[in-house]
Amino acid sequence: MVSSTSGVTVLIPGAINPRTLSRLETGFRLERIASGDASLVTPQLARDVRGIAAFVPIRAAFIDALPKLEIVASFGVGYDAIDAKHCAARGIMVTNTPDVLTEEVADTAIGLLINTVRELPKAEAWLRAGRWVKDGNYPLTRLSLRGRHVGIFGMGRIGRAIARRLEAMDLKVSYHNRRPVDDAHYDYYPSLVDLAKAVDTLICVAPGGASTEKAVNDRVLTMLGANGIFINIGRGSTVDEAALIAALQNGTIRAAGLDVFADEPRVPQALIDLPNVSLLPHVGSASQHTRAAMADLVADNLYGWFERGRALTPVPETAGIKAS
Ligand code: NAP
Ligand code: 8YV
Repeated sequence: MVSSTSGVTVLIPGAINPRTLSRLETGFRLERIASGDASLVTPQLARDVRGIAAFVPIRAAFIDALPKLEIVASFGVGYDAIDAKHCAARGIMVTNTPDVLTEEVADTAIGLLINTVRELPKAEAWLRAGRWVKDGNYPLTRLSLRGRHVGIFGMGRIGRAIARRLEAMDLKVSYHNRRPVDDAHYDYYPSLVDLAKAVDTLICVAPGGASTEKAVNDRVLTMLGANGIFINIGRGSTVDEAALIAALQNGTIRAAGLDVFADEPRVPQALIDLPNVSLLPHVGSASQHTRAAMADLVADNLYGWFERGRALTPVPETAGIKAS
């Protein structure tokens, strides 16, 4: 199946990466609306739209308002904001952007871990404030990575890239997934609580969604223990944020490094006020290099679907869906 895309209407709800926009402008008829709100779908859009380039949540009501929809091409590997099950039930393809961001996000995770443990942002602030001259050396950090045992919650593409880096740093690695990974030589824990008990450093890089909602809870943090470090580069929804704040305030765990939050871009003031937390504004994949590769993959999925009837990177829920 080879066909031209010039007569195909692609809808862009909300903001879009400029590179994806310029790639799509040359081949498709584009329509833009402010958000993925079903009430914004006009009769003309309902009649014409066959594809969505998604940078915002796409829910069931919006999908249902577009009866000709064939594909939702989403920006990002995590697609918890896209109702993929509903798309699958309606025979609509969903794509995400795996692999092209794996190494970048793993680099960020290691940076966040080191910032949390060795306090590098605070040490730099000390220098910039003239305190090295005025007050002397920055205090020795109470925490070190030396001798730590790291647990990875979510040993997938990014989890494995993080594990490789940790091994090069001479750290022991174990993990929890729902199923053991065939060719991974790290110790596997079928329960997250048991993993937390075995390690002193927990890195969460699991997807968001119902199956991981608040999985990192009070019990997991208690098992991680008073020397414990928690890093989250996965999704904010995977953590009980109130339990995490309490654990950091009362010494249940020692420190945390967070790139993701429950209600982004709003970060609880209690987290900002804590001295034992390192915070980043969801920048795991945020380099020009990697965002360009993600932007291209969104466009390539739409071209692949409408020119050749083949999406490049379907999510597992819709992998079996064929173009009509
Ligand atoms: P992936 O290859 O699909 O890996 C996800 C891993 O999590 C799999 O090994 C999976 O194993 C495990 N998992 C899924 N659900 C689970 C559950 N309920 N309990 C235990 N383990 C579970 O995905 P990836 O490419 O590594 O990306 C992982 C996530 O990182 C994304 O979904 C996204 O949320 C996040 N991310 C964040 C940033 C950022 O900027 N901070 C950037 C990119 C990605 P099983 O299926 O065997 O359980
Ligand atoms: C992006 C991400 O920041 O890929 C993901 O799952 O969380 C990040 O790479 C996000 O998808 C774009 O807003």
